Amino acid sequence: MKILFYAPEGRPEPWLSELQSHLPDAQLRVWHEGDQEPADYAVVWHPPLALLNHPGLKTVFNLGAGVDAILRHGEQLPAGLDIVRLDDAGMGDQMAEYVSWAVLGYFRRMPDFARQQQQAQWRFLKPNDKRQFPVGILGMGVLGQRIAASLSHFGFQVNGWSRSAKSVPGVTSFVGDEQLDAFLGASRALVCILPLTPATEGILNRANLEKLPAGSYVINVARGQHVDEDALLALVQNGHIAGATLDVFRTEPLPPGHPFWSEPRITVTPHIAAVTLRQVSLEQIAGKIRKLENGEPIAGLVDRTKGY
Ligand code: NDP
Ligand code: OXD
Repeated sequence: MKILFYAPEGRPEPWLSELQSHLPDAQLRVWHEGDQEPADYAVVWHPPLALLNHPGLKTVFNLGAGVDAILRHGEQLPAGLDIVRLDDAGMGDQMAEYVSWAVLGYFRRMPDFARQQQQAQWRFLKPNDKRQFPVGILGMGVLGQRIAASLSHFGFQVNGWSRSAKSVPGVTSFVGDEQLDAFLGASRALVCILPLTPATEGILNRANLEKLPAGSYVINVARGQHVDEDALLALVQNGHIAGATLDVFRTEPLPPGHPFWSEPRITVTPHIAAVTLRQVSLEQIAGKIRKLENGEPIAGLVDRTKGY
């Protein structure tokens, strides 16, 4: 079988040799513009449209959980091409660490203590009450459920919002647009881990952010396009939102001079909440290729009508 590899950044060699170790009989090559020799599979991150229309291609494996950079090609994507996303592949633990760090930091008032330290102040601050600190998770898929389990472990009351009802121990399930307002109104800390689709783009707009209780916190680890950045900044600056931790942005890298860099109540990280781990990801992809070759079903197939 023939497999193409494409990733716009980094050296391809370690990826090719890792994949080859799992699929010794496969013929692997890095895809370049103009390559027309047929191939069966492609392993990609942010692929150009020409690669997705490559002759013979049956299935494309995305080196990430979010497939928005593939689905943005819309109608120009070949109808019969299957798209497969990463299924956790070590990202669940990373997401749980990142979001738990942010939520625990806000809950334990660490930004306030950091400000006190800058002024050499030794002062008691009233602790938050966990019963008044429910956490809402927008998106209760593979990563959202892992985050929920971690926060439940710390004793937080966790609410989850998704398209379909979930039965997750310790988590109250909110479903669809009808229950979004109730969900937002009950989120002292709001975590966004939704896929980027036409239905979720801009979901953290001014109207929805204003539905959060005054003094709440926002943690976005999904995509920058979920957020109206001007509205978020204005609500942080007027105090309705007490702080935000943002890993993803409408423009990445976040441009120099963007107001988020200098706003002390906003924490910026460079899209590292959960990175793609080479070994575990390629092991997962190779396992799926072997299953497909044997005619067996695989998990993680993207439903193009839903957009994730
Ligand atoms: P999943 O597909 O497993 O989960 C998506 C969840 O979102 C599901 O619970 C789904 O509901 C829900 N959802 C989707 N659309 C809607 C909608 N319109 N209304 C309500 N709920 C909706 O995805 P993952 O958990 O694996 O990943 C989520 C996203 O995280 C990725 O798409 C990616 O963008 C982002 N990500 C960011 C990373 C980073 O480093 N910052 C790293 C990895 C991922 P239902 O269950 O009912 O279908
Ligand atoms: C992903 C990401 O979608 O890294 O996996 O953002």
